[in-house]
Amino acid sequence: MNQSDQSAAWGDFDLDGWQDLLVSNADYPPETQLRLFRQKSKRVFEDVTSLLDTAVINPKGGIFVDLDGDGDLDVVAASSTTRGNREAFSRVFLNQTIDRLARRGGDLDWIEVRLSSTAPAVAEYPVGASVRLISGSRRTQKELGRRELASGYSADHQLSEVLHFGIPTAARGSALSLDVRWPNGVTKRYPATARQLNRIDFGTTAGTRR
Ligand SMILES: [Ca+2]
Ligand SMILES: [Ca+2]
Ligand SMILES: [Ca+2]
Repeated sequence: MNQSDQSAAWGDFDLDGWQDLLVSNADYPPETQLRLFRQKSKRVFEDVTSLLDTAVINPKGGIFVDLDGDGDLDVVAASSTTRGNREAFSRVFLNQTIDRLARRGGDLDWIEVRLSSTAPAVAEYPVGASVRLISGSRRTQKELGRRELASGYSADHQLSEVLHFGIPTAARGSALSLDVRWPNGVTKRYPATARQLNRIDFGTTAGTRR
């Protein structure tokens, strides 16, 4: 990496519960390219860029997004023509994690969340809301991860409206809930279901105030 790391995105592309990192390293082609780092254990990363089967030279605004809705995060990135780069394209990489493990009989859990509001107290698209994924019952509960709903950040970056979590092996099969802190400061807990998109509306979804 160098001083031209223009943007970065977090996402758990391999569904192990650890957030992985996508870095748009641009501006000095052909050395600068989209880089993917897998978090092996807490704050320990390995470069797995080779999993992207085509190099994206001079990337701008690479993001994780579950484009096909199968539960794993795909990658979308565009590249720029800065400093004479002639290979400027938009690229889509479909993640094969779920497909590959399903073939091997593997067991993967994930959960997706879409927040909205039909109540006047909170904006219809509630940017700034944060979500904590909780496993277990009240006595044994454990936080598995946090996400925040943002519209975008960094250079040339538009984020998905769907929040995504991979679920670590130890928590698979546990009861799940989502603690949502809405932009007006109200926090509520909602029951949640793995392996599907959970739609939570501030106005209409029943939750327990925290
Ligand atoms: Ca991961
Ligand atoms: Ca996908
Ligand atoms: Ca997939």
